Amino acid sequence: MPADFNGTWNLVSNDNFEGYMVALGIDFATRKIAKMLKPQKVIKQEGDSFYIHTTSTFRDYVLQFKVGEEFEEDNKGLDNRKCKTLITWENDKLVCVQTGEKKNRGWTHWLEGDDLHLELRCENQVCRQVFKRA
Ligand code: 1AG
Repeated sequence: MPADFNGTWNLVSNDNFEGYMVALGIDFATRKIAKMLKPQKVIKQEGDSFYIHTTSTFRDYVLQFKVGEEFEEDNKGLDNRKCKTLITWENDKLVCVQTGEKKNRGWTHWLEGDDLHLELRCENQVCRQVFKRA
C-alpha cells in the first residue's frame, strides 16, 4: 500500500521559490507576484492514479498522471516549456523527473507527520515547500 496523499493542503512555507523561478527563467514581474502566493493543493489519489490541482489567486495548474507512465507535460501558465515527465515511487516518496531543456528538473512529494512536503528542483536550485491540511 503506497502513501496516501489525498486531501486539501495549504502552503505554509516556501524556501527559495525565488531561486527556483530564476532557474526557470520566470521574469521579474511574474516572480514578484508568484512569491506572494499561498497556493493550495487538492490531491486525488486512487492507487497509482493522481490528480494534483495547485490553485492560487493568480495561476492554476493541474497535473494528472499514473505512476510509472511517462507523458508529455506542458507546464502551461508556469514556464510553458514542454517536458517528458515520469513519476515513480521511491519507497513512500513520489519522485518526478521532467526531462527537457532544463537540466536536473523535477520534484519530490512526501508526507512527514501531518505535513505534505514538496521539493522542486531546477538546475542548481532547490525550493522546499511545506503544506498543512486545510
Ligand atoms: C507544481 O508542480 C507546480 C505549481 O507544484 C507551482 C510550482 C512552481 C511554479 C513553477 C514555476 C513558476 C512559474 C511561474 C510562476 C507563476 C505562478 C506560480 C503559480 C503557483 C500556483 C500554480 C508540482 C506539482 C505536483 O504539480 O504537486
